[in-house]
Amino acid sequence: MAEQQDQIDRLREKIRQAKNVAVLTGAGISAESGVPTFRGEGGLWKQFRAVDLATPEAFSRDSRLVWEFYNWRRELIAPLSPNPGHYALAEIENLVPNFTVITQNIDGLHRKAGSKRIVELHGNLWWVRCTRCESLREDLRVPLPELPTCESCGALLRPHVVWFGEMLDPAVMDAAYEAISNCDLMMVIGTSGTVQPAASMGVQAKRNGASVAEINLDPTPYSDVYDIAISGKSGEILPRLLQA
Ligand code: BV8
Ligand code: ZN
Repeated sequence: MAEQQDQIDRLREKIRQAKNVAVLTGAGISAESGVPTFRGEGGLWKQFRAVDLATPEAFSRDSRLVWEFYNWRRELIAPLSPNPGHYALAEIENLVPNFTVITQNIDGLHRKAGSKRIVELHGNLWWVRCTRCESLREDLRVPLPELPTCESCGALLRPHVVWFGEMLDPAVMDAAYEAISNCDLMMVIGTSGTVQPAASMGVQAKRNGASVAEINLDPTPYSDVYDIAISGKSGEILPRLLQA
């Protein structure tokens, strides 16, 4: 515990001195809001198979099933609110000259909490994209029709998320790498570090000379690699970084 306080004090000092901060978040930051994580206890990929639900092949095979899964997640997430971890990051953004949140989450909770510069690596649950004309729009209906169709051309819509085996949007990748290569401090929060390319981003920041700090409930493959590793809930640790 004394060691945890010591690490928090070190990180607070690094934030105070930093000009450019990049943050990478994963499902863990939304866990205290009630959003299920993917790989831990009660995780989505313990209950469902990602290959059946979150791949382009799954969508071609059974679009109805895939939409059922995303509609279920819309119902689950729609009533949820950001937690103190999301709010603390939005506040830290106001204290640092350049601050970017890079998130793997599709829940939209960073924006709801007031974060401004956000890079959504894996898309957004609340946006839909046409499978034919590629038109993209926000759609907050809960649930969407079983097989929602495009207003412009009538073709099937898909969730605007990145499935396994799909490339991340190059413009989104550029924005993420710009933040990573320019930062002097990176915080990696609530991610198990299993999904590429996000998993390598902390190491890349470190190679570029940044200090990297992890905040996670459990150890990850990177805990010993980073400069600081704080074990605890992000909703409890992040607000403590703001204490004088
Ligand atoms: C790509 C969006 C190029 C949709 C997601 C071998 C075979 C096939 C493919 C690959 C392979 N090896 C690598 C790959 C590539 C693959 C990949 O990395 N696979 C892994 C699993 C091996 N990656 C891709 O396919 C990516 N694209 O590489 O393109 C390419 C193209 C073709 C072929 C090859 C390469 C695209 C990946 C995008 C996948 N989409 N989601 C949706 O959500 O429906 S990823 C999925 O995992 C989640 O959505 C999430 O975004 C992501 C990461 O998970 P985490 O956020 O880390 O969550 P997790 O549950 O794992 O961990 C939570 C952590 O929080 C835990 O550590 C826990 O301890 C902690 N925690 C819990 N509570 C708290 C907490 N911490 C703090 N406080 C708390 N309260
Ligand atoms: Zn269309």
